[in-house]
Amino acid sequence: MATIFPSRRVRRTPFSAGVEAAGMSVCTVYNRMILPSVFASEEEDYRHLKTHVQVWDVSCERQVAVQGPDARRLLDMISPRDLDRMAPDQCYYMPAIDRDGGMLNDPVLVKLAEDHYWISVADSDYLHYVLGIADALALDVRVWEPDVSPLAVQGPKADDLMARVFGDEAREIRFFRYKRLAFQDTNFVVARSGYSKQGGFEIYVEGSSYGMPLWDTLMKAGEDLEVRAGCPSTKERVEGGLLSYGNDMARDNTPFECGLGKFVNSPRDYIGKAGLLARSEPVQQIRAVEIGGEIPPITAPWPLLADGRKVGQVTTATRSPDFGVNVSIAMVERSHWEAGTSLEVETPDGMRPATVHGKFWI
Ligand code: THG
Repeated sequence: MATIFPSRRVRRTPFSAGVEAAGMSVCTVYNRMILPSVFASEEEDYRHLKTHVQVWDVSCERQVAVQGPDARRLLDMISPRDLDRMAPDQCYYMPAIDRDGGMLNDPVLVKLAEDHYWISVADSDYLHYVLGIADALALDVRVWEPDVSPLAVQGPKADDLMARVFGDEAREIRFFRYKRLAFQDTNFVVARSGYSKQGGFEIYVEGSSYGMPLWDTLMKAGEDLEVRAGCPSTKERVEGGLLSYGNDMARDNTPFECGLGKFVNSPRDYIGKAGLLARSEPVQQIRAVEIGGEIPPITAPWPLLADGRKVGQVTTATRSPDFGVNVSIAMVERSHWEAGTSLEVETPDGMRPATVHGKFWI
């Protein structure tokens, strides 16, 4: 297949030299930025992630910075999640919705100060939406994309690697909390978070010039831990039920359909509240679905059928080496979403048997 033409429109990252030298073999584009997809092979990358520790260039998780006297007012307008009890060192997974309650994004919100936040966005142009609300309401707030690139350190040995580079303080960071930890003549927001279920951290690298020095420091410090360059693993994230905006859900889904209803608790009159709450009893919902036989790569949703009638769609599917089955994420209608329900999936290679699982695999 052809390669991507280098241009300003598809952005490289502060770590691109590192991932290229480390042997990135397949990549994708996310928020108009390169995101590695494979280094050695999907299976090898997955096994290594679950055994050792990886450093991930997730720069494409761009920050929408919101700062100013009206920062909190703006967030209260767009957040279905109650921010009242958000601690000064906390991160929140936050559904972002439109006026009807449809999902626009599923970012991680990082609180830097009462008047300063980062919205760490998934793959949709959410900055423009936030800026539009701020301008339409003439809020006293600045909205922009700062020079901040997340570098994730994920895997069972993540604590050991981080302690070597940032000190034992890193070990004390709680889930979805952060500390500011020193590196050279600066410091970074370091959170215990990340797009895997293996445990780990996200370093919000502020200042592109620190990118390769930090990359090299982590790689050197982790040599005997067998640290490697890695990237989000489809196999691991489907086993863990981590959702991918644009794949597993999009604007035609509500947070309730996505299983994110627990994050809809704001008492305020945010945009889309009435429409969202009117849809709080979903007629379809995300489910873990096991698929039998051999399956091809999935590039468009596969219909889920019961007695020949469409009752949902599989949005991400892949072979799980550890569970010895094909694991998938699907949107399934209420009539057929109960655990144990037998269905059929229409793949491009033919029909395959499918079973609704009670929960995800990890
Ligand atoms: N980290 C950061 N930014 C991001 C992502 C990230 N932006 C894009 C994308 N990923 C946003 N989507 C998600 C999806 C899932 C999670 C985080 C961001 C996640 N979920 C946990 C879970 O479901 O188990 C925890 C949710 C919770 O309980 O709060 O971590 O990965 N910076």
